[in-house]
Amino acid sequence: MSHQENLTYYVAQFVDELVRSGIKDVVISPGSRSTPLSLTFAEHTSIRHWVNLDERSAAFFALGMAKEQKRPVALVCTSGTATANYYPAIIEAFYSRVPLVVLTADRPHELRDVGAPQAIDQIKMYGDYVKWFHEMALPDKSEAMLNYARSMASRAVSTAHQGNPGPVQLNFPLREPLVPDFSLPNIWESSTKDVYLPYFSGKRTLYENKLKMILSQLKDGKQGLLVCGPQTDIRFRESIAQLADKWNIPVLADPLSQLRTGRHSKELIIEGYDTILKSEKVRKQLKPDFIIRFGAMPVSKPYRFFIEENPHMLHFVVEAYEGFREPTLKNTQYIYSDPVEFCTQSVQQSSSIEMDPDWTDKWVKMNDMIKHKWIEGDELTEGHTVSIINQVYQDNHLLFVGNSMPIRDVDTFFTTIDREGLILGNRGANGIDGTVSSAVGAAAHGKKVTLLLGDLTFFHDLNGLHIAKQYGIDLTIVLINNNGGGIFSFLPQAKESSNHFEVLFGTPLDLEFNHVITMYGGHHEKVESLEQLKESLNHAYQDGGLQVLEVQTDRRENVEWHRKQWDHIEKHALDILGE
Ligand code: TPP
Repeated sequence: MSHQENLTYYVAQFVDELVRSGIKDVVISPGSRSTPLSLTFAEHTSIRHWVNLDERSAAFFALGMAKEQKRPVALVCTSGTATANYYPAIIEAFYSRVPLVVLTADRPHELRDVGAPQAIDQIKMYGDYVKWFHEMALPDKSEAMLNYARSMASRAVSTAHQGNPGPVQLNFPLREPLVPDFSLPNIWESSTKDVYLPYFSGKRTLYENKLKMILSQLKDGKQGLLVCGPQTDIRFRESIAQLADKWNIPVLADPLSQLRTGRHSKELIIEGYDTILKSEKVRKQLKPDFIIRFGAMPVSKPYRFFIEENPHMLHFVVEAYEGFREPTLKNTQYIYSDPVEFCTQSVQQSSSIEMDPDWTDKWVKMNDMIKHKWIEGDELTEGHTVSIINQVYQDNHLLFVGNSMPIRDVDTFFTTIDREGLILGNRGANGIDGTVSSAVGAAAHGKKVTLLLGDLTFFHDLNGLHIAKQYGIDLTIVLINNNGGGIFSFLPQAKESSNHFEVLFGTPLDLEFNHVITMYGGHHEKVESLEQLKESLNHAYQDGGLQVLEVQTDRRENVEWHRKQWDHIEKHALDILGE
């Protein structure tokens, strides 16, 4: 059997099985060693291939796409440091539970560790950040090996999205010559009709007696809270709204909980909780008996203080499959159940649970007060910018939020709306890297995406703009340019009188971004008023393409403005609490 036949059939069977198992998109970065994979993906008629030169950007692009599409996306790169450039996105995918199938081409074994070019140690190179690593065998066309290729492909996809989703890596040793022969007969033909390794699974639910054990602990708790951190399951909206209604219990909703958008009832959704809990005096007045949290740990830092300051309350964390995401280290009861099932079961089984109406009323009143008292005046602040994005948010939009102050400002100023849509961000590892690429990935299938981010985050991933240009992907970016890292001005070191702060933390870039935006074929506009921002956003959504609206702010003024708002809210909140 010729080398080329072995290569062609083996890789074709592998690629075809990925497609059968549910992979619809592959992001390919160019290189020689990966030739068999790249050409075979391009040749397959049922998979869409995207080409992104920069592997770091490619992996974040795939991550954003997998997040929005809610299915695994494949990645292909050549051997050597190309593979290492995937690392930040793989870490983010692992922590934020996003399925990726990472295919790294490698030198065959005789060219490893002997000084061959572009050969690095790729075995288990992503450590525990992948759910599964497998070193593939060399291409071979025997029946057993074609079954092997199919079974590894099938297993890769199911492992990536079963249980807590996450990345997997398959490393491919490939010998030269590397070009397959697509004129060979029946290269895609499979011995099975269905996926090679079909699997059947179910949602986790609690045994009835375990649910009773949990609910019986809540009977005396008249001051309870449901909390929802970052998660992407929109089925959860209705089920938590029903549980909240049944127990008359407030629901503290993180901006990435998907509870701030959608058509579900919002009566008990408290989106202003970060602001409420910012005040130590207010926190002292609010002593919960229990908290049941869904999703990851919320963005809000005051929420963390709130948990730490209430060591005696009962604390439950619901996880769909497994995990221990509780950074305060408070003693916690873990509920391993599908969150939707848990809410539904609890609605059915908890006839005697109801909160103290006064407790719930206070939360709702404080939240309403915040919605009305925030954002007075017509200055173009960082907070006002979020508020305008909130106002113009249309049905089925997706807001992608950068880390640092943007996610915190969205937490504070993005109030609940009845329009459908998602709010996503990279909160697995909270990096400021790869944000542009992730947002372009989320927009790649035609979703209207607005990306809100700071200037340093933008700068970090300017390469990410290229794939938007290459594929004509529409993306509206609201760039908050405070010429540096605005978040650091909230830290104690900002008070230092030495000039270390500006050099080490402020890090102004002093860049005119319009040049780079036009280089990538985008439209750039500096926005100077709230009215202009609103109008330009609406135009940007109509016009499509790459649109960057730049809002210039001042880091020092931004801190003062935020503090003024918080003081103002604290007074009103204490009034409501009767202090
Ligand atoms: N490097 C990475 C990859 N991720 C990080 N989170 C950091 C460094 C630390 N960091 C957190 S926020 C921040 C930095 C450097 C500044 C971000 O500035 P910008 O994007 O302009 O947002 P702003 O703080 O002004 O809101």
